[in-house]
Amino acid sequence: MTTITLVRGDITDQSVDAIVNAANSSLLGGGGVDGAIHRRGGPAILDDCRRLRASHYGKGLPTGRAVATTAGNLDARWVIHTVGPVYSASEDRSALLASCYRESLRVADELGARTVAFPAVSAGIYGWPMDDAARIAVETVRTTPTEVEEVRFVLFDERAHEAFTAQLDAG
Ligand code: AR6
Repeated sequence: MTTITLVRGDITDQSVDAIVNAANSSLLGGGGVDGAIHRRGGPAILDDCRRLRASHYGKGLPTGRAVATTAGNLDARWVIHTVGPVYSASEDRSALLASCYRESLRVADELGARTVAFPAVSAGIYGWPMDDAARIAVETVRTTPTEVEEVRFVLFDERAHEAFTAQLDAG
């Protein structure tokens, strides 16, 4: 049984087994959550990402997939990097966004992670409307079989926290 919890705050402050990063296909860093994770986690994370690019992911990590690295100096054992879709008003990319949560949980299960912190993937720089991003996130976690005991959504601002609260209350 997976418990979903909501926290308003910075994902890099969390103590969990795995922190999920809203990365991009390059795995080599960026802004938003990605920038914060690499800043706080230190260079060991980027070293692992570079190794992944040199081995399994020469062309980068495809959208909707997830892969784990060390968590460096973060208070976690692993960072699970997932690549959300860029929001499009003309094309429905929700299946790819749902896939980010499903694949991250699959990787978490492979690692044996029992507590996992997620940001609102795609709902920042990638432009996904927050209410819809929250709906997809909560529905997907609710319907994905996993050994993860706690999924903690870490929402950066009040607006995001409200959107996720509404989804949890609706269920
Ligand atoms: N802790 C928790 N949530 C955060 C934090 C934080 N430290 N910082 C931002 N957020 P984003 P995306 C929120 O842009 O939309 C990067 O450049 C933010 O307010 O981090 O998937 C990558 O390299 C928003 O609600 O991720 C990619 O190129 C949510 O986290 C691209 O951005 C996600 O915002 C990915 O864009």
